[in-house]
Amino acid sequence: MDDIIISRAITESFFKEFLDTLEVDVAIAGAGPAGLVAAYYLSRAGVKTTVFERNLRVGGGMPGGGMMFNRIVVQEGGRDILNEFEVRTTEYEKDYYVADSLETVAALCLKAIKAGAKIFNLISVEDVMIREEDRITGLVLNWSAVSLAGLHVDPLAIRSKLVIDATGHASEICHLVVKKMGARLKTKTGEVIGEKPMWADVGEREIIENTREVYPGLIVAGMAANAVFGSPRMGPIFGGMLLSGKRAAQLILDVLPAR
Ligand code: 48F
Repeated sequence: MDDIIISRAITESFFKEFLDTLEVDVAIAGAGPAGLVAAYYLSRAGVKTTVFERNLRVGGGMPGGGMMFNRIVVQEGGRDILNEFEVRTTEYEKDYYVADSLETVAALCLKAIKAGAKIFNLISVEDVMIREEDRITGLVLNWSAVSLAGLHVDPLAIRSKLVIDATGHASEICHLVVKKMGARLKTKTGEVIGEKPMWADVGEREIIENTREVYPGLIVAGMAANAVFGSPRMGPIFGGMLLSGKRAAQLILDVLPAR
């Protein structure tokens, strides 16, 4: 085995994929459950989709389950999605199903990639591109290691028809839009309202309605949707995250051909 051939194989393969991602249909910030599920349904429908994840690994808050007990709970609707991803579930009580959080993350990631989604780990979204009519038209990226090391290195940009903010509690892309442009989001206050204390029942119900376009070209999904619209967090029940990812994909599939 030649070390240089190994190095060339890695760099050539990576850059081929990265070059192809400079113009996509949908760019997703965050490879937590919501982002991965959205990527799966979009890619399966033939939409060119790329996910950028800040961390070394994908899955966001899912691997940790509830307080590091690596199990998640989903309700009926979430279980239907897990069935589609071939994740095993056990009925605990009526409408409460338990799944292994690692099996779930692995399945979401594998199915999204097999459906055609590209996932780049170790890359952070640090800004958005805004063009005519204040519409979001892409993402500005940098290696996560750059900010971790406190280095001053300029980023690169990619173009996308639509962006999904699936960055979880931090709702980073929505914050960027408000902070950098003083823009008004489609929330009651025009800003990121902030999540309310834990209340699984209400949080799971409201996340579906909160999954929508929050700014021209920007859809919010997963915990970010509840944070932006001021709904409760919900802890280690994950049905809402899965359903929100699916809904974000559905909203995009409804409008994309027309754009
Ligand atoms: O936090 P996360 O899992 O978001 P989610 O898909 O699911 C929320 C649940 O995990 C949990 C919950 C369940 O009831 O409330 O919190 O909505 O995944 C978000 C991912 O986004 C990444 C982050 O590392 C995580 O993996 N992320 C955050 N900001 C950025 C980012 C950024 N600026 N650029 C790239 N990735």
